[in-house]
Formats: sequence, C-alpha cells, structure tokens
Amino acid sequence: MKLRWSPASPFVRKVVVLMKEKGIEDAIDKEKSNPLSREDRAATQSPLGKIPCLVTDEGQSVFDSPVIMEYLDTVCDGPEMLPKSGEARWTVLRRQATADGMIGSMVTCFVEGLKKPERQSGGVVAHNKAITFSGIAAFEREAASFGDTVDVGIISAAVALSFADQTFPEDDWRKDNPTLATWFDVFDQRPSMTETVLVDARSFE
Ligand SMILES: N[C@@H](CCC(=O)N[C@@H](CS)C(=O)NCC(=O)O)C(=O)O
Repeated sequence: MKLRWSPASPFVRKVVVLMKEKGIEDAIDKEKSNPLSREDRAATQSPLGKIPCLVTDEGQSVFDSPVIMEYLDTVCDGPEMLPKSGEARWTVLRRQATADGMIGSMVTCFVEGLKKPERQSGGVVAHNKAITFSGIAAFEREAASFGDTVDVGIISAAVALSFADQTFPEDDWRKDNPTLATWFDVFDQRPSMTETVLVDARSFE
C-alpha cells in the first residue's frame, strides 16, 4: 500500500497516528505530495487531488482520512480503532466529525493567511476561529471520559488540538478547557504524536 502524504497536513497526520498506534506503519509506503502544488495534486490518485490518499496493492484509491482510517482498521492487524457497530461507534464518529470540522476551519484560516494582507478577510478568520473554539468547548465537556482510550475519535481530537496550538498560538485554549488540557498534554506525549509533529506548510518543499 502507498499513502500520498505530507508532513504538513493535519488530515494526513490523523492517518499516520493511527498507523503508528496499530503498529502497521512499515506496511505502508509514504509518497510525498505538496497540496499547494498543482502538479502534485494532479498526480494524486483521487478525483479531488487532495491528501491523504491511500492506494492499495490492487491499485484501488481510498480517501478521505475517515475512510482511510476505517479501511486500515478493517484490513490490517492491531488494536481496533473504530467499533464496528453500536453506541460506541457513533461516539467515535461524532468526535471525528467534530475534529475534522475544526481542522477544516483552521485550514481555511491558514489559506486566508497566505493571501496578501489587503485581500485577507478578518471576518472569515473570526468565523472559522469561532467554529474551532466551539469544537474545543464540546471536547472539554466530554474530556473526563477520554481516559486512556485510543481510537479514531480520540486521535482526531488530539490532532485537531495540536493544530489549534499551531494555528492560534496567541490564544491559549487550555485556559478555559482545563480537563481537556490535562488529557491532551498526556496524550500528546505518545510516540505516535511526538513523531508526527506537523511542519509549517509554508516551509514545505
Ligand atoms: N476531508 C478530507 C480533507 C483533505 C484535505 O483537505 N487535504 C488538504 C491538505 S491538509 C489538501 O489536500 N488540500 C489540497 C487542495 O485543497 O487542493 C480528509 O479528511 O482527508
């Protein structure tokens, strides 16, 4: 299997953290792709040109990050990361949806920041920042139940919070979300997290 990958993409990071937690990283080759490059997007075997995109040994494309994570959890060995059915499955998927919405909003803020100052919209940034912090507040309300669980929802939440540190360094989300902060600062020390710290997409080649 081959993963179209970038060390700057939070959506890719979700997949790589899951690969490390399942102990399957060596089974998947990584192929670098810069999502800001037109050529790289065209070479990605997804109709959207976005990463992450997994290509199976049979040449089948699997995307996007939620689908890749479920696919790897289904076809690979290792601890289960997404319950197959029941209430637990919906909890995990809801947490992933919250985190993905936050990440999408932060990517929008990042893209806004790439524009010339006179073309940037403070309104767009404020709106997407509010969405991100609303997601953080939702995670704070259930963080007491996170414990030492590792699953698709928890991985997604951790990646989103780490990206919030990078996207809004001047806004300390930990101040108003102490339970979440305590949980995250422990989870963030796992090798799957310390080995996948995002590089700034602006310095990506
Ligand atoms: N919903 C997708 C989002 C993927 C996504 O937006 N990836 C970004 C990189 S972080 C990308 O490839 N952007 C390229 C583009 O928008 O052209 C997922 O969860 O994988």
